[in-house]
Amino acid sequence: MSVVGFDIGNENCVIAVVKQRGIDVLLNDESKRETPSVVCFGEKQRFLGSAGAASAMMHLKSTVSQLKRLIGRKFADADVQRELKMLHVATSEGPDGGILIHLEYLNGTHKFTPVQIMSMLLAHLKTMTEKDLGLPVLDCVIGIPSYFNDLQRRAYLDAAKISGLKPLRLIHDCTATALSYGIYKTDIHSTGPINVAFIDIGHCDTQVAIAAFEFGQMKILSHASDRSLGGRDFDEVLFNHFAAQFKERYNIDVYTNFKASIRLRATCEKLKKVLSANLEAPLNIECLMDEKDVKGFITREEFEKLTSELLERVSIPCKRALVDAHLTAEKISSVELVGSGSRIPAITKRLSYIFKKEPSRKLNASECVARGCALQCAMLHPNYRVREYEVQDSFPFSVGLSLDEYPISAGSNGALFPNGQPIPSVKVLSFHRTNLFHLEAFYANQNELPPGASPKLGCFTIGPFQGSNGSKTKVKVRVQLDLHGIVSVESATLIRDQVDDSVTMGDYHSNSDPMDVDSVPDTIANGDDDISADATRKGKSNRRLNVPVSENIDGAMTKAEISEACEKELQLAQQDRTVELTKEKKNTLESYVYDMRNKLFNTYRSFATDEERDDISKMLQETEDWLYEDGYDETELAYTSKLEDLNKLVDSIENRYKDEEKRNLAARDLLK
Ligand code: ATP
Ligand code: MG
Ligand code: K
Repeated sequence: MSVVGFDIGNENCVIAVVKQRGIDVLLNDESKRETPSVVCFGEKQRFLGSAGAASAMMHLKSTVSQLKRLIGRKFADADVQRELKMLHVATSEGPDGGILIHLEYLNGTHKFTPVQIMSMLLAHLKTMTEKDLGLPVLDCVIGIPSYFNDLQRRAYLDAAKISGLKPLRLIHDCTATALSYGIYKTDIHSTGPINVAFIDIGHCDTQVAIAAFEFGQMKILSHASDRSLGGRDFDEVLFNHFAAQFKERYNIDVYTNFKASIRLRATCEKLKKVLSANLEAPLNIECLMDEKDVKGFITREEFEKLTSELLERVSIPCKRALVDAHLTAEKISSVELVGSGSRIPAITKRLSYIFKKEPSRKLNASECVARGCALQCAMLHPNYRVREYEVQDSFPFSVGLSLDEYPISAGSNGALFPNGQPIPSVKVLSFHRTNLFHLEAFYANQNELPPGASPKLGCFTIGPFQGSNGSKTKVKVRVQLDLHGIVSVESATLIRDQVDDSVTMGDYHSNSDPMDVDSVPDTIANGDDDISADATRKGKSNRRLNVPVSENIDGAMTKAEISEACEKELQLAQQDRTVELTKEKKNTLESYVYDMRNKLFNTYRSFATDEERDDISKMLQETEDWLYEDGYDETELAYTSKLEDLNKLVDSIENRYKDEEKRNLAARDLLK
């Protein structure tokens, strides 16, 4: 069984696998270590990853990228609308308020959710890995942004399921990075924890985490992020700058021209990269639009001035992370910079100012997330042995719980899982109820959410159950924050006391009402443990009965929808394979024609009569013509049967040649 780590970037994906001698990053078909996160639909087949990026320009209206921005989101959200404008595909609102992407394919319009498109990308990465390893791939760990909400996390799991993967964990990107940093660090001894800040600036987002390292363990102290500050925002500033300049200088408006704006944007990205290594950069685009060639020029200084607002924003999550970790900059011993968006020199400058030290790039900036994911996968996998190393992550949201609309107060600040809660965690709550009830989980701190986001998280129904003679019965509910950072009710148990002396706690109605809340932080304890302990404590025997729990997560996929999506994915994959196979057969036929023509006049020359040669030549010519005309786009069967026809014709000549070969060999043996 293989263990794999996936870093699904907004722009690029990286795959790391655990091999005997350590961790390897896979090369894709183009021998690159990064694979574009692109899914493109051609007329008859899909193009995924690098093939997707290569076909994007030809199929602009059926190419999907920026998946991380869309998955698990609502169509109506203002920033989703902004994202969708940058894509060139048609979209609409789904029945659940989600996004539907319309793609032209096989002479029809097909609608897919971002989860489905993500599953296509994951399935592609899975296949790539299987090809490389020669083994099936199932168990994996996938990196996610720490700011992903419950629905986005669930969406990733659904996508993984549809693609045939089984994530042992969704891990925060920076936690994976910190793990790949910490596990090799053996020079930490009893001097107390060493605090390190990790800053990952990617294509679309910025994530910061502060971790404390001790011998054999790491603990994430805080996560902070800017959901929409990444490399592409710097491209956009350049784009707007040159678009305005060209309007004035050349009287062209690139905003009105689809292709021109794509070309200018791509050029601006290149320009930005040039400016990371040089103090100035020229821009030249031939025939941008209206048959006009354009020229431009920018210095690094000017670029920094234009992007000063973005640079300023980099400091916000950094400061937030320090505050939440209860540390000052002086207490941070090193600042590790990852993510390719962080290669802009002005960002480094800004960070050294905030942390009062030069950031370093000890880690491989584009591979550390995937490597950390692979490591975590090996650690979680029963068949692998990894050095003892404890990873403690923290959850960057406060989660509250309410019972029949009344918030339950638990812990000091009222949240069931306060911001910074270790992952995973379980809280066991006891309720005294007569019948079925609802628990609702919600985000307890609106400041932790993007503006305008709904605080809704999930609704759980406990029951139905039968209280004894209609009186109140104690129900123990285990609420978990699981390894993926998803909140759910793990189980509910009815505790029926044999001796009826139960303390009735009354209906649970207000914040002030105290509640039996046992906390079992950081481990998922066996559900039986605490209850039997409870029974022993009170010196009476309890009878336990499982109570059904059902969850209702607004916008999540149902089981039926998932299996339908699996079915669809199988069909699409089958179609891709058919198209690929057909192409292969066509190529085989084509090369057979050229090969045989050559042989006919060389190797086989003396084994064929003139008549035979003429017949075969004619047939070869006919086949070649057919390949360019009627046979240009035929079925696999058509190509194989043509090939068989040719084979039959050439067979006797080929046999004569082979017989002669055999005779020659035998003669040689005789002479030895
Ligand atoms: P995300 O983490 O946001 O999901 P990602 O992991 O795909 O996305 P990265 O590959 O870390 O993103 O970074 C991509 C960004 O880095 C792009 O915006 C790209 O333009 C930028 N980038 C790459 N090289 C350089 C460079 N030399 N200088 C400046 N920016 C660069
Ligand atoms: Mg990234
Ligand atoms: K293990």
